[in-house]
Amino acid sequence: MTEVHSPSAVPDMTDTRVACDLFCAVIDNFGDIGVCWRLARQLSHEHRWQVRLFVDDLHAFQKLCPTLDTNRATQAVEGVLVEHWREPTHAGDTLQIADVVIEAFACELPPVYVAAMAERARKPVWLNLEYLSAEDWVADFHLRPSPHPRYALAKYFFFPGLGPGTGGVLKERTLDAGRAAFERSRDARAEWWQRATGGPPPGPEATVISLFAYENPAVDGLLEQWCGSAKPVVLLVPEGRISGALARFFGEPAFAAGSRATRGALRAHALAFTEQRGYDPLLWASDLNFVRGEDSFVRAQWSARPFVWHIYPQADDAHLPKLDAALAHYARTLPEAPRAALERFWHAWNGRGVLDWQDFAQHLPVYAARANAWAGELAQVGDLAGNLAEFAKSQLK
Ligand code: TRH
Repeated sequence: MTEVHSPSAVPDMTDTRVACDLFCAVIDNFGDIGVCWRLARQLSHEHRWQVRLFVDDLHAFQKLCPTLDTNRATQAVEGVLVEHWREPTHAGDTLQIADVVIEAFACELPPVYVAAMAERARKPVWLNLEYLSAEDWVADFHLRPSPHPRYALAKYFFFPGLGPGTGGVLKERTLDAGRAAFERSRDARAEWWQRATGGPPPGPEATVISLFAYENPAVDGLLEQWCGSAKPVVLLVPEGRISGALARFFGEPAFAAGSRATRGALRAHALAFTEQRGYDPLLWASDLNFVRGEDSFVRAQWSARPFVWHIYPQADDAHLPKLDAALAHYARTLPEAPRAALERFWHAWNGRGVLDWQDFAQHLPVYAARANAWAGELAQVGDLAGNLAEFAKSQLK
């Protein structure tokens, strides 16, 4: 890192690693910090970058990373230096400007930091990491520079996406091997079920479903349909915003971690919200995953299992074209009938139409094959951290 305003501190000139500052303002929930934490770890572990992660909400962060100490202003966690971004103008105790500066989701950098970026002899590579969208226009805007109105600095827009020409989505190098090991090992799966639900895995006749979603008026109807299903349904619900609906449905005061309820063909388990790495095995243990927001949406795709997306709702239904854009990629090669059923089900889960479980579930084997093929197609776009590192390095030359 280059010292700008702190002549007393001596930079370590022997450290030739790329220094990266990543700024994350948590808007709500876990997606903002979920994406940033994953990216920070990948840049540190896979690309050997020296990463500093500024986060304004350490409590949200701690849910994903329980070893984080919410009382500390600065701490090293898994090789990443975490700074509590305690106020918008705060830029660390000594002002150090990194080689690569990433502002996540258009959060505003501290003005003093931007001014110091402009003073730096070798200008940093400045990136705004955008939210993921599968829409076609994304490829046209990916990596476009935007000049700063006052300083001799340019900011590049880095767009995640599902298609060629975009920045791709995050995928750790070890992810596929981790999934394969879980799928291969009966012991690993049995251990997971024991830890998560206190019992053994269900038999092959059951459909296992994980449910991670926002509050959703469609959930009652779906739970009813699962109760009346011809095949047993085992539902795994991490504690969160949908838990209240489960409690009401089963007539319980709460549906907190460890709770279990049965009605008809439906057996539901409430699971503890896990450390971020613990979320993937839940997806791998399930036949179908309900996911939401951005990061769990991506993880579901890498799990190579069918999924249903509860997209983050925006004003004026601005999210609906994004939902359809994702469907266009994901459902591209499906035959007409399963594709139409998938669209109906995703739309209904997002407030458009009526959910019909039978209509959807009859195609699950077709969706499973497609999910597997799609994970391969998506991998062709390349991992976001790798794509970002490659671009930054090309600019640093
Ligand atoms: O939590 P989300 O809804 O997050 C967001 C934010 O709302 C954000 O403002 C919005 O813009 C964005 O969505 C689109 O959903 P997401 O993105 O799936 O993030 C959830 C994170 O929580 C993800 O990293 C996985 C993690 N997780 C765990 O670590 N443990 C768990 O048990 C579960 C269920 C999830």
